[in-house]
Amino acid sequence: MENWTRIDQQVKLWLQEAGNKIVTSFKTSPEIMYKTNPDDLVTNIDQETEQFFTDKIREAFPGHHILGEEGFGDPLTDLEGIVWIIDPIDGTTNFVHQQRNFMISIGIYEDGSPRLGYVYDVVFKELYYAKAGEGAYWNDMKLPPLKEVPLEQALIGINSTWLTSNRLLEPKDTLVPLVNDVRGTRSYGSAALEFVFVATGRLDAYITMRLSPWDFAGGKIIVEEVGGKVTNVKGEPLHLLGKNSILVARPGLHEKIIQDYLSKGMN
Ligand code: 2AM
Ligand code: CA
Ligand code: CA
Ligand code: CA
Repeated sequence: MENWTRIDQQVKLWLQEAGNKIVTSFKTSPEIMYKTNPDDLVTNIDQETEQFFTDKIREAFPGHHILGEEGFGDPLTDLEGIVWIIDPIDGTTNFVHQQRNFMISIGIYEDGSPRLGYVYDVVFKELYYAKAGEGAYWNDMKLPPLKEVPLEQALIGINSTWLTSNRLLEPKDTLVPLVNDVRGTRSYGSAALEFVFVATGRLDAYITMRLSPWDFAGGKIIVEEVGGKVTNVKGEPLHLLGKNSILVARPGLHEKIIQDYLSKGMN
């Protein structure tokens, strides 16, 4: 039997330690590199933070597997056993430009089932976490179950670039009417932050066209623990080993967004 309480305590200590290192790094400029193009950044701090976690996990839990954005983990082809899915800095563009609004995200799964989820706001020292089946927390506060809200009163997270063109949906038949009908939109630049904002009710939904497993692995566990729905834009379950489109929302609102908007223009 895995000792999830021990793992949870350990993760929280590592998050604090990694967070302190990142904040200390603000004293010097990070080394900024391009990954696939000049909009897709990585820094030495992303790499050092992922290396920090992979070293700690391999030492403390040698049988566990690791999937990390920056490649310090294992080459995984399945989800057997205990798998840590790690994004050392979610919101690297925010890290580089704003020195805030970026998160460390960790999701821990056992044979593909959710166990522990963490999204840590390093700068404001706010921890969002969940133990599957035992509820979700914002620091010491247990988060209440999400209630339904009418679409007209909803605040949704969406990046405006998806309204100009995207391969999955015809924006003029889907996202444009949605954005017109809701109360307002916000765009934070960190998928993990937008997930936990849905979990706390600060956003009512979040939509994006392409995320990797490390972007959502932690946040998904937290949102689902308060009754939020997490699927792709067709309403199908997410794959933990590949890229997915994403619709996260309160119960009720999730179904309404698909039925009345997204399904009207699927490519
Ligand atoms: P990242 O900062 O860890 O790369 C908004 O940019 C959100 O989309 C962030 O959560 C970001 O995660 C994620 N994202 C995924 N792929 C991206 C890419 N190619 N370029 C920029 N952001 C990306
Ligand atoms: Ca990245
Ligand atoms: Ca990310
Ligand atoms: Ca990242």
